[in-house]
Amino acid sequence: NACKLMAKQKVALECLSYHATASTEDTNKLSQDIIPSADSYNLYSFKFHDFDLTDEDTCRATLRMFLQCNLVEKFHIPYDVLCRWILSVKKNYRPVKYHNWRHALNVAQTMFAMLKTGKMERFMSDLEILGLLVACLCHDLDHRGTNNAFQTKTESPLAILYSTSTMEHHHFDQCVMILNNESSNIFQALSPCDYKDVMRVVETAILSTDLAMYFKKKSKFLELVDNGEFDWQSPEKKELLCGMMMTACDVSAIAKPWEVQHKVAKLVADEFFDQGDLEKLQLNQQPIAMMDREKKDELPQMQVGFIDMICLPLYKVLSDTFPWIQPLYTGTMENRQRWQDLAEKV
Ligand code: 5BB
Ligand code: ZN
Repeated sequence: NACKLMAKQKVALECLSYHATASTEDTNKLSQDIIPSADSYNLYSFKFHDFDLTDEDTCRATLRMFLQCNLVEKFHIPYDVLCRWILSVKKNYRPVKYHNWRHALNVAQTMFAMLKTGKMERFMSDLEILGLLVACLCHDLDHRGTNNAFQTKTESPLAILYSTSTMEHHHFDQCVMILNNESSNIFQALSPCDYKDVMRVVETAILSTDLAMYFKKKSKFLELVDNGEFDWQSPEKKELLCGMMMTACDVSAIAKPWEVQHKVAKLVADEFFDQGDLEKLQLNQQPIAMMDREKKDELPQMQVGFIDMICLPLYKVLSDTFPWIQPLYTGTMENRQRWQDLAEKV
């Protein structure tokens, strides 16, 4: 309809200034780089963080994960196309405090560690592994540092276009946009059938990163686990499992060593506070506590709430079913204690 068409045009125009394919120069440079080992980047560890990595290193670490999963060979991805795709994805993240390219890299690395160290790759086909890694890297593309509720409140073109899972639909659109450029289409050698299948994996995985979807899928997943499910091969079960894995990766900063978690939580808070400022100034509204700078002392208590409500239940059920990912559970438990201690001090 007319209204949506207008919204789409507005979004497209807004994006034009941002949308960019990586330059030939950058692509050539990356494709000639020597890619350091997975161990040198700590890629197999649940304690991975990006603090010591240069921007170039973040691209090399991403390439390393694709190589380590043998995806380049298996899916005949031209190496320069993969390099251009990675650089283009990176370029289409905005420099917001938390939901930026480095967050995407961290999410993808947790997926890599869950598949490898967590031994979950045995439940996945190669095509699903490809789809999941791509989904992780693209799942917050063009994030503006504001959430779905903000899009709705401001009646942004994006909210007119998509009334539910607004940002997540946009992240997927951006992902498709990069792939629609043949020079950065890493799926170009796939058969039409594989192409369709991998895009479906990517789409459902990105849409599952909406927390509202997580709560919807969680009960269904718990039901399966309670019934002692060990076969994850049917399409519906696979979709549920992939969704749970995406959320587990998305919030995995909560399971990192304390110094990392503490630093990242501050970035999350700063981005929330920036949105709160916008709500005060643009909308003349009182932001919720989470986004209110004046209430930053409540942060430790909020982290405990976040851990109890979302992270621990998720990591518990996943590590009961897939024991090798338990570091995500124990790491979160340790951080819960730290935040609890801080909460009691104030
Ligand atoms: C989360 C759901 N929201 C709709 C209301 C608030 N809650 S919360 O109470 O669990 C909460 C979570 C409150 C404060 C928070 O951070 C304060 C700095 C957080 C929180 N969220 N803390 C974190 O460390 C992280 Br990581 C996150 C995730 C932020 C992105 C949300 C996207 C959800 C992905 C499944
Ligand atoms: Zn995310």
